[in-house]
Amino acid sequence: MSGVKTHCPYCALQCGMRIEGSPQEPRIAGDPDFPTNRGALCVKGWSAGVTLAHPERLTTPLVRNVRGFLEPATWDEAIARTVEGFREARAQGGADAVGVFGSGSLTNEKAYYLGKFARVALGTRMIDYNGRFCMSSAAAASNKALGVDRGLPFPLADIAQADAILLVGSNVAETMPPLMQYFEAQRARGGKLIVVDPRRSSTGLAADLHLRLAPGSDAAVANGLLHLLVRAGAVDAKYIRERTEGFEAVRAVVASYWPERVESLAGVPQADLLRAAQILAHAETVMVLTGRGPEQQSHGVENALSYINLALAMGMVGKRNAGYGCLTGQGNGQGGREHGQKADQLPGYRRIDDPAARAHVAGVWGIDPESIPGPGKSAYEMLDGIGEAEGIRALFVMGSNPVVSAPNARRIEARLRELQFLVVSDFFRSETADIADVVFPAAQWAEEPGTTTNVEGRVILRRRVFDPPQAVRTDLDLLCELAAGLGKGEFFPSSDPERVFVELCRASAGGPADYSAMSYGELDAKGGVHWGGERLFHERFPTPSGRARFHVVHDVHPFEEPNESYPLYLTTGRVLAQYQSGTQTRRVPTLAKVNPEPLAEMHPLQARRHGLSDGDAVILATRRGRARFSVKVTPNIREDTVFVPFHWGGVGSANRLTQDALDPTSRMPEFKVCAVRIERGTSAFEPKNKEHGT
Ligand SMILES: Nc1nc2c(c(=O)[nH]1)N[C@H]1C(S)=C(S)[C@@H](COP(=O)(O)OP(=O)(O)OC[C@H]3O[C@@H](n4cnc5c(=O)[nH]c(N)nc54)[C@H](O)[C@@H]3O)O[C@H]1N2
Ligand SMILES: Nc1nc2c(c(=O)[nH]1)N[C@H]1C(S)=C(S)[C@@H](COP(=O)(O)OP(=O)(O)OC[C@H]3O[C@@H](n4cnc5c(=O)[nH]c(N)nc54)[C@H](O)[C@@H]3O)O[C@H]1N2
Ligand code: SF4
Ligand SMILES: [Mo]
Repeated sequence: MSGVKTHCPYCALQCGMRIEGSPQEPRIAGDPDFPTNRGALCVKGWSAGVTLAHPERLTTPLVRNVRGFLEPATWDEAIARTVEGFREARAQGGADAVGVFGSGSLTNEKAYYLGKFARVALGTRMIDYNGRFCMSSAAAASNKALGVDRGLPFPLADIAQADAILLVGSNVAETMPPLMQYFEAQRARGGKLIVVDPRRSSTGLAADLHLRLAPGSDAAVANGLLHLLVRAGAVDAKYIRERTEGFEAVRAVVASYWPERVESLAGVPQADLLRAAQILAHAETVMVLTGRGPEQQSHGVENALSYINLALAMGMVGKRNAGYGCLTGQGNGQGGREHGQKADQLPGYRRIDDPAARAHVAGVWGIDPESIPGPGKSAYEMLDGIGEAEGIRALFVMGSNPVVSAPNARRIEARLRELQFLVVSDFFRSETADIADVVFPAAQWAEEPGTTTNVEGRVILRRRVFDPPQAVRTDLDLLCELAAGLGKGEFFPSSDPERVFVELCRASAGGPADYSAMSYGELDAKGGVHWGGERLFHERFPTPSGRARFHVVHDVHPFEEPNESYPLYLTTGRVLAQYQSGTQTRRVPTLAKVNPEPLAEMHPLQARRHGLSDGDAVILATRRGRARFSVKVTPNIREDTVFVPFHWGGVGSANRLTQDALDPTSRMPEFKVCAVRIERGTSAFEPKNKEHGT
């Protein structure tokens, strides 16, 4: 098979692909040799080449002129304006007046350099990234319970071998379609799939059993299942004794989660819960997998911990073809959280408040450990603090579109507009780039090499296939040039990804995510390498005692529950053919055809009650505001719940409705639950602008 081997720009599967042709007419095929997707791609992967030569692609920097419009500028002008913007903010508010907002879409090299740029070139502690909206709850739970955070501590191929799988709040049939081949193989072997989701999603339709819980009630379901397993004597006493600690307290708490109570807390019929427990109790190997459903909540860490408790009690973590895993999300959702773009983190998944970590990283960077700033604020808090005395005054966004993707988005947009200086690096004029002072045009995935770490902890090399358009440079070039403008060029000697990777590997040496033995040559030859090994936890857990830890999770409730004024639950998520804030995929005609507009999924009962049918315009209202959708009537959703995707800006923006309650540990916003009201017709609502779609 011909073509350059590389990987998809979008989700965490990082499907292997081969590309031929030209940027104008790229030909993309799945790579049958890559073990994760084995040749399969989803519709986003097939059509990914369309963004390369797209007419709306940014091909020069843009700078806001005196009349208030963004206009094309030279690279030098844009760099100079940005350096000035950062300097002014710093002169007025100190080093922490400049913030940096990174992304799980960035390669490891970019994530690493961005973290270094914040700490060394800007000297700010204010850096965080969109992974805070994505992975942070599962990451915190895994660290607490298992001592390390690697999305899946086993290869995806193990899914096909598991006897039973509990798939919680994850709609892989739309979010990682090639993964379905493993679930299909599992069921063909006689394995059972249980899906836990308020909707019978495309994934739920392929399951043996669907637990249709109310949004926000995961911990009750997990505790209820553990209750039944304890009662049936289906926990692994030897494993609990030898490999874990803290079970007794958990057992005492789940003792009160009898099925009747769980039915009243979570709305899951007792018979379904009993059936699920039976399947789990009879399986030799059980895999528990979580997605954003239980995690993107103000109790996201506790929810994830309650499912980890279940996997531990059955003795499954560290067992072959079994265990607990969280399905990461963005292309580099895993690597992006390992190399220092998180507020409290240094490369190699080290803590920024650990003196030994600071000394090691300072040694690699050639600086005084004292000069590395301390931990900053989490993503939402950094954005929400704009305009306050201690808040940031300037912000550098690389690889995110928070005007669309942040919770309570109108508030965040207003905050961003209060900034003295906003700079965005992107491929397109996203909704966030639209309000920036300077926009840099970045090279795309097929135009530069770089590594990502996929959902299985497999570090892979994306190869360069085409040249970027003439005036477009890479994010690494941009960071080097800005550092030079700030007088710190000596610390950023190269924008060559391979050289940056070599430095990253040294900086990560000895940390929990240690890449020090890797090289481009090896990744190239082997088609990827798992950090920490292919499978983790076989013999011990990387906790001080070597044991995994149970955590007591009491009955938890979402921040906002339905009441008389807002009688339904609203939950949000994804559809097959759109990706994230939609900047890339809304511009691809094939994808826009599949999912042209945001649809609000509601049960026939609600539709009838409001006189609505398929395709009708509907306004959804929450305490934050209103947004407009088209109706999709489906019996596959709970009667008390409405679902909307978040891929659109403007009047169809789901995040104009969502709220900003944060998990106390992970600082993850509660994207998955709030209270909503259906309002028919459009008269109560005057759209302020026409950003809807592109
Ligand atoms: N097509 C497409 N694929 C993507 C992406 C994309 O934007 N588009 N994004 C990528 C990224 S970054 C991510 S993070 C992943 C996310 O992948 P998923 O986690 O699969 O995606 P979501 O649709 O956000 O949420 C999954 C499910 O959670 C359910 N849910 C809602 N509330 C609850 C609850 O309270 N409890 C439970 N148990 N379930 C609940 C929703 O109904 C939904 O079906 O997808 C990746 N893949
Ligand atoms: N209501 C609701 N909101 C959500 C979620 C939800 O489930 N519900 N999910 C949350 C989750 S899990 C996530 S991950 C976030 C994602 O939301 P965002 O952080 O907004 O992520 P993207 O839309 O992928 O934004 C990436 C932007 O960067 C650009 N980009 C991509 N790669 C690169 C690169 O390498 N360099 C540069 N310079 N630019 C690049 C893209 O064109 C795009 O404009 O949304 C969160 N928001
Ligand atoms: S599943 Fe994810 S990585 Fe694979 S082709 Fe689709 S978007 Fe790309
Ligand atoms: Mo995500």
